[in-house]
Amino acid sequence: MVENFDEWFHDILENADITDSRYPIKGMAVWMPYGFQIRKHTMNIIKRLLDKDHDEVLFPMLVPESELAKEGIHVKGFEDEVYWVTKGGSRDLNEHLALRPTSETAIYPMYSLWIRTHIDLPIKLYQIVNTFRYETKHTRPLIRVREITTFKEAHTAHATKEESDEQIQDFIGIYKEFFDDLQIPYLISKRPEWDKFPGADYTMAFDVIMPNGKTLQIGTIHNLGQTFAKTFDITFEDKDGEHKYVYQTCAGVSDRVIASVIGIHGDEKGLRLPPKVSPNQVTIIPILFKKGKEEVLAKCAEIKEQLETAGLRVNIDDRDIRPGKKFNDWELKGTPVKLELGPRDLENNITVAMRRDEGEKIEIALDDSLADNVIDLLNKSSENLSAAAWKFQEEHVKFTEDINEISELVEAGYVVRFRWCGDEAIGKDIEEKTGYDILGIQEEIAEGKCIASDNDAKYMALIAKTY
Ligand code: P5A
Repeated sequence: MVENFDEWFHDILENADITDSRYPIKGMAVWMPYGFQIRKHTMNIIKRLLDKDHDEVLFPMLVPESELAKEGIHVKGFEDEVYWVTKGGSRDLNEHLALRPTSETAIYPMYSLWIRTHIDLPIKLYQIVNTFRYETKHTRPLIRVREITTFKEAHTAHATKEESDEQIQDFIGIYKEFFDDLQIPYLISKRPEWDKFPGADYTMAFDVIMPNGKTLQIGTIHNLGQTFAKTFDITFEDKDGEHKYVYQTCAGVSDRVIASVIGIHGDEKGLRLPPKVSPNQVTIIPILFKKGKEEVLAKCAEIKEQLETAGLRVNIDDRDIRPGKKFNDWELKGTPVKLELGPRDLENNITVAMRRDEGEKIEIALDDSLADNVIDLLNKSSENLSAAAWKFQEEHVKFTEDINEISELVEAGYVVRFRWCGDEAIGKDIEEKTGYDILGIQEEIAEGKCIASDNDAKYMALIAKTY
């Protein structure tokens, strides 16, 4: 799987009924029923986290050209990626309308109208929408799409820079919780100047290491400073009656998160879904013979009800096919816990439970403790997925002091940590020499030399092959 990860990933999306990429527009796919459920549960987690401190809104998908064009640096970053609506029926539109590649230029003109005084601050809004980017790099389902179907974008405005910096930390906390719920490990870094979001003062990013060693950026958090505030004239009157520009931040995660869940946890048999996002947390597989069929099915229904009462998502696979086939299908689809029930189990008042993450079978009693026991298995399964994924990450980050070793390590599937002085020209030089991307800086350091110059090192940085 590691060798052919891209192929494995491509196949599993179709085999497990996640997406169908045969839709006749490149970079756009159909969410299939099973994938749609995973998407829904994933979305609900981030919604719950954001709802604590943000309000959800919904802005129009079209942005007037005049607004999109206002913020020079921002528009330059996106100019080759914008889809344009230029006609209404057969008539040319007076003003071209952009399909939002992201929503800063849709939202901030409205912030300018809504924000009047310090009482209106902070403002913290988010929306979950589709955005469009005419990506020129190789498109891949969920990973690099041209219609990002599930763009969860948050936009805040504050009275002071300190508050905006605190907001960045809050977002980091929210995303950590989000990825923890998905049992996804992450590397957090501050992107280099040349790779920050167009228009941002600085960008913090979450990256994951996929099984083939390439990293995938699964979330970004940007401190926008006052750049957009100045462009869109977003001001407020402070307590002393002085008019000031706001400080802004924004943060976003996309469909890529689901790609990381699939890629990081999957194995040669298929998906291994984290219980929190699995469409079914428990799949009951009846083993049916002519004799006793009704009794087994009745018991399965009873178990389902018992588990649903305890708050679990449960399905019964009562298709008229061999149990072995059902078994393989649910291995492929990654249900965290399967329960088998045949006539002999019924006689013994037990069910055979099997965790998808580690595959061992255990017998559990069909009594009042059933739900507790199943929940215990689900929790163990979450913990195990998480521990295995973090272990993989730890084992795949290596430090080197030798620039000539970077390539060898990256090609062997590692993300490389190195000491860097932080100088832009030297950073770009490192990228050019090695052919890989500097993800960013992780922490400040006070000792050692830069890997590529005589300067003292200032940061521990990461470099990798990226998606
Ligand atoms: C933050 C939200 C923004 O657009 N504006 C509002 C800011 N940031 S971003 O880095 O450009 O995108 C946020 C995250 O979206 C994912 N992403 C994509 N996913 C799938 N296909 C794409 N074409 C794509 N482009 C960006 C990344 O995970 C990114 O961090």
